[in-house]
Amino acid sequence: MLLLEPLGLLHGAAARAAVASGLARPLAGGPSAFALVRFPDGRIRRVGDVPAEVLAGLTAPRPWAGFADTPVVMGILNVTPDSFSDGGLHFDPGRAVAAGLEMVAAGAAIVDVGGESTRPTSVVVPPEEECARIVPVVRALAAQGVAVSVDTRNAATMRATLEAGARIINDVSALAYDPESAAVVAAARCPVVLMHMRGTPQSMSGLAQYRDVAAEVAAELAERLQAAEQAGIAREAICLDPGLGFAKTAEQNCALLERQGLLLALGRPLLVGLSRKGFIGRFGGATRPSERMPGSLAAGLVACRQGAAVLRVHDVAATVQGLRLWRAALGWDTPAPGN
Ligand code: PMM
Repeated sequence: MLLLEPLGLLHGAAARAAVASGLARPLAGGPSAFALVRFPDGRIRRVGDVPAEVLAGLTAPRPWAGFADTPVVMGILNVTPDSFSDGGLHFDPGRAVAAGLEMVAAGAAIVDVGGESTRPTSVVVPPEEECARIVPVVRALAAQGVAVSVDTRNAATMRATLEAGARIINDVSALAYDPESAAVVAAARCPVVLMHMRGTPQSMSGLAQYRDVAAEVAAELAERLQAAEQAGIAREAICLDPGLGFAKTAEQNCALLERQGLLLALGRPLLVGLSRKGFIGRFGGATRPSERMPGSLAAGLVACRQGAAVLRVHDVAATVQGLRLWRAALGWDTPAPGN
């Protein structure tokens, strides 16, 4: 796969005018656009000088899981005693369901339910315990029509939660952790998120060595994408995720965010999870995760600028408000008369 990087990103009126005059091409179906492209050997060309089929990986629309109008917000619901930001908050199933419904009311398109923390110091949770934590929550939310995704690496948990009504599987190991997981997703024909990571949550911090973080993450995600397809998962079902904070330093997270467009060359939509993570605290000067909403929102909008289709966040209401402003200011939505 040719890893082309879109440069000269344009938004709003500039994007519309440049695309109309042939000086730019839509990024991932638009409405943003790009005017230049960098080839793997470093050459930069104007899009008009590159055949349309060579740029197809970057330009093609990529609807996923029924969400055509992106970016959308995925609310994080950790039913764990130890997640880094919200651990313990939603450990009671009743409180977890109420929090999930609140996220939907605040504008989340998806609620991502997890029963195992993946922070570096976390302990591995057996699938039986994971299921005991999350199946009742998934079932209750799904029964109310919520689009539930399940954050798990375990095939048994995938099976049980899909039966309970989950619609999407979100695997931080990109289906590499459990040898049976790809077959479960293939048989269910459900949408799946493949996140980039090296090693496991316990070993990843020693594996953050990259020459070119964006190019290497893109190449490693391309391998996981290919493995998933070989296991019988339809390409259209797959969403990719750079895995910010997983086997990456704070600087590497920022470098990846800045050059996220390169990952769009893989032809799939991108989910970005940066909410309240350590690098937001480090660069934003916020020690406690609960104080990191402003930095998370700012960085989330950078991710959208670079073509993210799904933002995975703790602070749903604030993110939805920020995204509405972003869309309105770029002329993506026409505000209702009188507003
Ligand atoms: N980050 C966490 C957990 N699951 N899933 C995806 N797809 N992407 C992420 O960045 C991601 C994830 C980190 O823990 P949290 O649930 O406390 O945010």
